[in-house]
Amino acid sequence: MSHIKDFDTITAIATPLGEGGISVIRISGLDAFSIADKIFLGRTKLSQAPSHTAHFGKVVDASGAFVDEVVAVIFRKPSSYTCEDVIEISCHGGYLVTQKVLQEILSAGARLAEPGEFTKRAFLNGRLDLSQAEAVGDLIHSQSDAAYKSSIRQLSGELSRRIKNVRDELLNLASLLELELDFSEEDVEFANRKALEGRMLAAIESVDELLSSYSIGKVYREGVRVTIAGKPNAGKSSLLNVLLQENRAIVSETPGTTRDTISESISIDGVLFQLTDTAGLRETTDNIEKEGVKRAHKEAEESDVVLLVIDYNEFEAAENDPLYTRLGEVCARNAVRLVRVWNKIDLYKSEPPRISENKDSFYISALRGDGIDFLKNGLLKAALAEDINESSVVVTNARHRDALARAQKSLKFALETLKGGKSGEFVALDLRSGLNSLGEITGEITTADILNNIFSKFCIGK
Ligand SMILES: Nc1nc2c(ncn2[C@@H]2O[C@H](COP(=O)(O)OP(=O)(O)OP(=O)(O)O)[C@@H](O)[C@H]2O)c(=O)[nH]1
Ligand SMILES: [Mg+2]
Repeated sequence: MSHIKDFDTITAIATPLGEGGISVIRISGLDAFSIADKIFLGRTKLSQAPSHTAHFGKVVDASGAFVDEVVAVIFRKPSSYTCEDVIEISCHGGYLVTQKVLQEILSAGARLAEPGEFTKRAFLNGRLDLSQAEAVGDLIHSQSDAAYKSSIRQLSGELSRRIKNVRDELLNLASLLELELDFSEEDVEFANRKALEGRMLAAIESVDELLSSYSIGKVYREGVRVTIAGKPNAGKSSLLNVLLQENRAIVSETPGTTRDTISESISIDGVLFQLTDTAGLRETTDNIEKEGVKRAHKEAEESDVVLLVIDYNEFEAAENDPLYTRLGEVCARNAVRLVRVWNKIDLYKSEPPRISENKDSFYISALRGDGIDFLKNGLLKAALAEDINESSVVVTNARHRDALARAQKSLKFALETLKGGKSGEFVALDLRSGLNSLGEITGEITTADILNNIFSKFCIGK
């Protein structure tokens, strides 16, 4: 790689701080080898050793005193994480000993890396594009199987490929139009207007598709917030417990048992659900309980799904109950999905209600566990809204979503301009602006601010 830039030498502890088997300290940059030679005593000098080899030795301080026994692994440029010369020192995994080794590397001339600076260099040196670099951060932070899978896909460059295809096409279209301008005297049209329209429409569709995957992406990344609401004694805490498969919340026949909110998470098919049990909704004069009801409404407002638990005995009366109406309004106002969960069906043996897969109501017995699998499945469907397959590219990142939305706007503008019969000059201008927005995703177009913002969210040492 010829475009590797000359950066100063950075170092950081790459493993979590604390006690463990080993800690790894990374060194990367122009002087990585000369710095390592100053502190490392082994059978061979690291600067003389071939790439991708491991060396046992000692770290010593400036006076030659022994600091720790370590293994150094070396990667010569460009075959390393950053594309620079990299040395990874594995020392004993203790807080103090790791700090001491780091200190020697700093004293020998390296600078402490900023958060994400190693990955930033991998980007600046062209080993990863920006969306892949972000995927590294997402991968480290993933807390569910779904989040993990989508970041792995993004890291492998699938989103980048999709963006590149659209950009290539837009670039072709813009160049065609610009070429026309050079020959404007001769009044020629290189590009058939109808064909151009068709190609632009196809490009817009690709952008639309990526944009609409964001709602799923958000679910993958952040999980789904579910509030369990309902009247006192409806069985809300029992439902939480049966979903968690543990006795997390106190259940009793006394109405008003739960007064504060309780949150726990479960994974359904790899998607993380954050469940919050709330105090029962009722008209009340008790101040503490009133506060509880207020919190329940607030929780509902901020969630993605509300499970409204109702005693099946209330089936007829529930229709016009003002408490439910009010909650329904809160949900509608905040675009929160409201799912009715009719509970205690075990009490109605004579005429068992249908346990169906209706999306908006479920029939369960929190006590016996009837209908819980249907409910879980329903939650998953409600969260994902549509089926996606393993190979779908899912946009999970708000920055990407914003860039896609801007690109979509420019492209629609371009299409309108074209249809309006305006000069190709104006169409090309809008296409270029769409191109730039897409380029922000993969990092062809960036500013120092964008980069700082992205990499400052990384851990130090990554
Ligand atoms: N028969 C039957 N009883 C249930 C079922 N679910 C809950 N119960 C009982 O209903 C009572 C209230 O259950 P909880 O889970 O504490 O109800 P809650 O909605 O959390 O009540 P609060 O916290 O007071 O608002 C308890 O005695 C439960 O054992 C069910 O499916 N069938
Ligand atoms: Mg409760």
